[in-house]
Amino acid sequence: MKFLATLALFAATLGAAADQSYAQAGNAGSGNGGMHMHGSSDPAATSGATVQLGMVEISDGYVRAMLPGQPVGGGYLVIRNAGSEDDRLVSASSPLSPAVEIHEMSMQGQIMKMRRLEGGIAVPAGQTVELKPSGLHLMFTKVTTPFKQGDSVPLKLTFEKSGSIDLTLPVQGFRPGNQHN
Ligand SMILES: [Cu+2]
Repeated sequence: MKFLATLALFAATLGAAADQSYAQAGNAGSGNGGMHMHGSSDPAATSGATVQLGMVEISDGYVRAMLPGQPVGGGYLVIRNAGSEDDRLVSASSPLSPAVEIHEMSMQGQIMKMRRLEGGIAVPAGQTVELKPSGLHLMFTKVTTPFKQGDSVPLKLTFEKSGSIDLTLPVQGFRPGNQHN
């Protein structure tokens, strides 16, 4: 009888312990669930992710890390117009820069020149437009804290027809010899 009573007590103790650990696991589980939901509501946070806005798809967005003291940084992404109407990227903005400009770099003779595209970038129906180093790009100007690898940069893009979208672009490491000027 004494043995059975001990067993019963042991079982009761186990049961209580099991309940407690179940409760803890439950809490941890809901915490993870919350984080997961936050992550999935921000689909453009990683390079290579594709987001859709109206008739355009935006993918492969990133921002180049900046050198200390450098006030400007380049932003790059790919825009595909899957629709049957032409669209246009008309503006870009970020809380980390007072003015995000749309620029184009091109070779003029032996010299790489950069100019601001006041009218934005045309994205014709069925076409893909790539913003990349030494070509079309976004330029974050007057940035007070240089972007560094591992940071993420909020960016809002506005299209003439498809509307506006908020993205978060990852910052990729600075590669010498391929810098913005
Ligand atoms: Cu530029």
